[in-house]
Amino acid sequence: VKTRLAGATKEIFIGDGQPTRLIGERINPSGKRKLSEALKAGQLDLVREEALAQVQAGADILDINVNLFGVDDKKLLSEVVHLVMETVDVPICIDSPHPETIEAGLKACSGKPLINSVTGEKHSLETILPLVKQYGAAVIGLLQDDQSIPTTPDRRLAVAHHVIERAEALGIPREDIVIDALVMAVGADPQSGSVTLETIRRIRAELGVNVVLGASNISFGLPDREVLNNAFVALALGAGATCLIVDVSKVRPAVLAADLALGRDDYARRYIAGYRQRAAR
Ligand code: THG
Repeated sequence: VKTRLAGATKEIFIGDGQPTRLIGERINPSGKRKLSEALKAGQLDLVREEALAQVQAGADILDINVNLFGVDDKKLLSEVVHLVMETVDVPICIDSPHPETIEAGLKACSGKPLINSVTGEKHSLETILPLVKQYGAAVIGLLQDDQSIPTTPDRRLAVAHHVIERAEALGIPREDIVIDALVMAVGADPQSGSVTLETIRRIRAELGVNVVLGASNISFGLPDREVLNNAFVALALGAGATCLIVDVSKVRPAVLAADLALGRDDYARRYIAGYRQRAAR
């Protein structure tokens, strides 16, 4: 399937022969002291810089998350969405655990955004899916149920089936659902990577929908994170992931290499262009 997203002027497609799409993860205060302070103070220059830098580095979509303790995140998200959309033309991904905040982001944006996210939990399905339908957005479906992430591919597939079924019952087309296969730290659970890879293969084979992954969770708590992240990204793309939530400048070289090795880059055009762009900086 092919998922269409749109920014203010630019549309992009995920899946169905497209190159791997990259969602820039850096507009997110988690673990970033400077960005947290700036967001709390309503100082948005840093957000503008991150938006420009990520698109420059090859981001196809920008994730926007302003989840911070003690701020009016509805107001802040809507300001940041306006700012990002006037700065760059790529589609955005509205990332919040709060449905009211997601709705504020939807109201502030033009085009067709991606909502991050709905889960298999009752409350999430009941509050998020109607927003997806009402605003004509696409949505990331997290394979999470009752606050926990199933540890077997079978149970993860059951959550994916359930999310898709509930969405289709509301008239949301299946191509507007991108399933997040979820990967946990392999340092804590040795089978975490292999369960995620098998889940990706089965979602692609049995459901056919697009698959996204926030790949860097794999390396939490381990040294030399970039090496592990890049190796896992290549495996995830081989298993069928079509979109990644990543720090684009760090991961894009390996993504271009994997796309080329998997026969998704005719004449190595994108691989060579990516190399030239880095060499010129
Ligand atoms: N799936 C979906 N959405 C997601 C995730 C996912 N959103 C959030 C997250 N995972 C992806 N985004 C981030 C953002 C930041 C970091 C990791 C993933 C991160 N930050 C550094 C830290 O916390 O130490 C700080 C980085 C820096 O300063 O440069 O690692 O899986 N659907």
